[in-house]
Amino acid sequence: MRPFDDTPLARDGKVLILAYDHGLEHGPVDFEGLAGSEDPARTFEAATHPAVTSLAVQKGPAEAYYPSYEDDVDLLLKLNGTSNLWMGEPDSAVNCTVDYAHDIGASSVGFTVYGGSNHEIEMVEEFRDAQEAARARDLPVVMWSYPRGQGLKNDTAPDTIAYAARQALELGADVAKVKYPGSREAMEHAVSMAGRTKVVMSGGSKTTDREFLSSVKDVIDAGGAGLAVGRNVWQREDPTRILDALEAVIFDETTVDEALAR
Ligand code: FBP
Repeated sequence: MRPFDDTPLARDGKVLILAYDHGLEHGPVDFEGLAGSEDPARTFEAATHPAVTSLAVQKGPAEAYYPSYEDDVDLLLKLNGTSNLWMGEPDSAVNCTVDYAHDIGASSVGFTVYGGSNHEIEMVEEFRDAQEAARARDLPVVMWSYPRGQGLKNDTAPDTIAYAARQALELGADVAKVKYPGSREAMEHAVSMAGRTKVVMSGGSKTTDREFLSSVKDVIDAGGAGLAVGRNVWQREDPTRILDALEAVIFDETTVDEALAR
């Protein structure tokens, strides 16, 4: 296994994944506020920003668009996903194999596990197959570690996020992508539970520049590796401006004010 810093996922030990799998996970509703945001080429273009360490997409957009961007974009292939049309207990269909992801150019893979769901057992078994196949290919694995389902009342409670981070360590993920637990202290706890597994924050729904950057700053101050973000970048009119600010906070470790002033 390569040291994390030597993998394409990281730059100077930090991570900024741009996520664009929402067309599957949420559907067209996520594109309604901004004409053109439904075009994958726009987000592939945004992912050429030097701050972006990888672009996470599903198999279809990877096959169709990645060949035009392979020199400028690092591909993280999401191996499973579910549409919002699914009304059952949280689950995620595996729609791509590690070998296929590798063949179309991915340098890392992503996998959702819904801890606490009635389908957790099957999802973890599927994760095992993906994780072991990824190790055989030397591809780092990012776990979208999202406890939800059944009786889980608050999927961003500090204890829940700490458990999500720990579950990623226990199951062999290189990176745990978790929701923001609400404070720097709570994130620190999650980071310590994750051990050598890196923790990145999931961006969440679009908010103001200051509120968003403040949560990112909390993650960096808590020892987190960075961010995996979708809507807070590509739902903005100008993705470059927020990516410049994210570069400042994540890689240059500036304050939020300094980042906003750039
Ligand atoms: P955002 O930054 O837009 O929240 O994207 C991160 C992400 O994990 C996406 O990869 C995924 O499509 C979405 O959030 C799923 O969010 P949820 O299941 O919480 O609706």
